[in-house]
Amino acid sequence: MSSDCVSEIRDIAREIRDVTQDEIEHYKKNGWVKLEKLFAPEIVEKLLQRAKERMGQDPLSVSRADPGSRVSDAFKWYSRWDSCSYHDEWICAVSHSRELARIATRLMGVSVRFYFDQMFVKVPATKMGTETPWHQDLPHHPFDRHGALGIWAALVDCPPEKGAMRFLNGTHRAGLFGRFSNRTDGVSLIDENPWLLDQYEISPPLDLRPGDATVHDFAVVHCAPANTTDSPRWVYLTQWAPAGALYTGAPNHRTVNLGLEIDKPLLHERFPVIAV
Ligand SMILES: O=C(O)CCC(=O)C(=O)O
Repeated sequence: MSSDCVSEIRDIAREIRDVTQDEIEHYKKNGWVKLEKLFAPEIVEKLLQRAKERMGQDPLSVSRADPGSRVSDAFKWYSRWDSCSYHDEWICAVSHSRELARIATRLMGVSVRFYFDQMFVKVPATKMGTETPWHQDLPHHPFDRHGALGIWAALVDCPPEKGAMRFLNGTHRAGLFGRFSNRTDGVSLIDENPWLLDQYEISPPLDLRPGDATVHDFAVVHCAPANTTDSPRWVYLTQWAPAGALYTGAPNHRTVNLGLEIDKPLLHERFPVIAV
C-alpha cells in the first residue's frame, strides 16, 4: 500500500467522531450505548465494498484457514469474515485507529488493547438468519476481568426487523451467568434466569442508519432478533479489551495457538495496545 494511500486512510479515520459525556454516562449506567453517525459515509461505503468483495453480494463466510476462499456458515445464522483487519490494510487503518481506540478508552475508562474485528452479516431469516439468543460475551473470552466491549457498526439501514440488538439495561453489573452463545440445546440465558426480565428493563427497539453503532459491555445480557427482511444485515464489529487484562487460557478461536501465557497480558501482534 502506498504512503499516499495510508495518509488518505489516516484522514478518513479522523472522521470517526468522539463520544460525548452523555453517551459515556449512558454506557456506564446501562452497559450499552447507541452512537449515531459514528462512522462518516466514506468509511461505511468502503467497509461495505470491501466486505462484499471478500464475502460476495449474497454473503458467505470467509475461511479462517484460507482467507481467499468462502465457506458455508458454521453457525448458520450469520456469515462472517473474522480478523478482517489482519487481511486488509485499509480496514486495519480504521480498526487500529486512535479515533476508534479513543472511543473504547473513554467508555471503558482504562487503556485498551485491540482484540478482534469481524464483518458480521446476519442473512435473511429465510436463509437461516434467525434470532441471536440472550447471552453475555464475557464467559466466552479468556480475560481475568470485566471491561471488554464491542463496537457494532451498521453498514446498511438496520431497523429492528433486520436484527438491531436488544440489551437488558444494567446487567453488566448483575454477574456472569454462563456460556450460552453456541448452545445446541436451544436453552438461552433467560430460560435459565427468567427473573432477569422482572428485574431489568429491555432496551427499546433500535433503528440504525449506516454509520450508526451500538457499543456494548461484554458482560451485558443481549440478544438480536431474526432478520425478517429480504436482504443481509451488514455489520462491522471491533472488540476491545482492557490493556491490563490477563490471559486465562479459556478457549477461543481468537487466541488459540498464539503462544499466549496464562496470567500474563495478551502480548501478541494481533492484540496491540493502542495509545490515544
Ligand atoms: O449481531 C448479532 O446478532 C449479535 C451480536 C452479538 O451478540 C455481539 O456482538 O456480541
